[in-house]
Amino acid sequence: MPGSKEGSPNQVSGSNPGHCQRGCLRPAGPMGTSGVPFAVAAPLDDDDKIINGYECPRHSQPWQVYFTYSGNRWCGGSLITARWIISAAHCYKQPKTLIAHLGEHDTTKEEGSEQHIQVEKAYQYFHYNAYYIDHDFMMVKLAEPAQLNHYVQPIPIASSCPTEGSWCLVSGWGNLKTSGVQYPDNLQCLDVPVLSTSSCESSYPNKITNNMFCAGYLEGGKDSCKGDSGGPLICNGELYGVVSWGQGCAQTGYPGVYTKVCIYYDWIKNVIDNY
Ligand SMILES: [Ca+2]
Repeated sequence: MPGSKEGSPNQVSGSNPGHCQRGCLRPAGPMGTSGVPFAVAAPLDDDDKIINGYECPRHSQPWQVYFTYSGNRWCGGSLITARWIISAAHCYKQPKTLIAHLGEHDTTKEEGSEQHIQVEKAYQYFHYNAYYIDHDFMMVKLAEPAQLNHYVQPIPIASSCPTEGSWCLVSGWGNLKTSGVQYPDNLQCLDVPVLSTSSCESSYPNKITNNMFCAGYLEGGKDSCKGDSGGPLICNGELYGVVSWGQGCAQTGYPGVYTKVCIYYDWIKNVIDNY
């Protein structure tokens, strides 16, 4: 065991869908025929990490955050101001139990660039639905501002929505394997194309809302995975997506599903101004 449990809960049990990390099977949608929300599939590869990506150039993603929860590796996030981080609603924990880690590359070494900052507040989007993993979006406030420097920089948020065929980059310290668990020491990156809405809906019938989009590879093999949840999907230098969920990781026909940041543009401004 790597001694951490980044994205630890593989819980796809019906009682706790909100704690699934990227790679968790989405509950059967509102139109589910069985009425049994989690009855769908047995082979749940819950690995939530970047699969078949590459080691990011050191500090090339200076907005990348990871959270520890009571000392254990947990989710990813994106720094958008010195005080605020965007993550996924399913990554919510009591703020006092969360520490934000900034300026990281190799999590096993003290590199002199790290900042570990206590979380003060965490706000799930008010329409977040853990059952459907809809509106999987959260704003996290640091107890003190991050020191902005070469290693720690915010990412602009996208005001437009993602478009099919755009090339984007997803990053994180999530699981490296489609089966089993192996967490990387160094931050991993993966280039992914945004897929069409129709393709996304074909992969996940009745499960894709207007607040989600797919990115990745229908042929499988490359994907984000457990532990990457909440982390960034960057297109053209702006934050377009938040790692949210998928069936397994890197499985043929099941690309990664991301929360659309554009939907929350006004809410983000409001939260920053008023909370
Ligand atoms: Ca380090």
